Amino acid sequence: MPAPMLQEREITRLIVEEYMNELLANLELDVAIVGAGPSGLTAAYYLASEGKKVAIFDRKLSIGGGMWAGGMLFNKIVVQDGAREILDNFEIKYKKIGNYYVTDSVHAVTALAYHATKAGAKVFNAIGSEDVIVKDGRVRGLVINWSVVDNLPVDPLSVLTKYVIDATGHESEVIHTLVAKNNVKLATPSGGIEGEQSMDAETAERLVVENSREVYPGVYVTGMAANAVFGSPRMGPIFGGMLLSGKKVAMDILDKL
Ligand code: 48F
Repeated sequence: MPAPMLQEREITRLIVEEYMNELLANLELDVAIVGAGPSGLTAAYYLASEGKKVAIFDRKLSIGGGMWAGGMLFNKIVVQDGAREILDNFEIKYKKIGNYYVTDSVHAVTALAYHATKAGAKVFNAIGSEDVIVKDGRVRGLVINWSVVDNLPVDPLSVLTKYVIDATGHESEVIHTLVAKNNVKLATPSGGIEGEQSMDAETAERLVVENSREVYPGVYVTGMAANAVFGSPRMGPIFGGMLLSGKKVAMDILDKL
């Protein structure tokens, strides 16, 4: 009997071997991004486009963060004029209505993901970051674990990285863990986490770009995490600031790498 064309054992071997090869190739990174929402994917694209070694870890199976849902599940994305160039960089189609650009959230998320991964960023989905490696007053790595292990007592693994970007949205999880576990002072007005304020789209969209910066040696904040850490308002369902913020941290890090 001829050997079957498709062999279960070979399919399994290919998956395990290729995944492991890729994981091994990403144990030392230029930039580890936590969170594959709009800001994290945008940062990944601009960093990877310049040839930097970038991996994004997202604890969810499907990436895109809060962008799929538009506003209250009406899956439209609104972007302001200042971010139009980024829409164009990602080949996102839109309709111009007054000063706003409106696009479809599924189209926008898939375009961000497509271009970030095509540029060379590796997405590890279903892997969360639960801690960082801190040595000599600087964050030097990310502690990662399968998100599906949930409450099981499973010890994590780690990757080394020159920079970590906290792109975890409202929770700003990387910074919260850094502050909770270490006696550190952040580059914020109080030296701690200021906490997010109520909605004010215009102020929030302006500040999210300003707030997107290094808050502790080796760690940047971007997207909603930046406003949560710096005590700025939430912006609600407008996404230009997320894109501009992701680009800003990428450019700042590129200057240093
Ligand atoms: O929330 P999210 O979309 O973050 P963002 O890029 O964008 C915010 C907007 O979606 C919206 C807004 C209006 O513009 O304010 O909320 O700032 O994506 C955050 C991603 O981080 C993942 C989470 O699954 C989501 O995909 N995430 C959160 N904590 C962790 C994490 C963690 N500890 N490890 C890995 N991924």
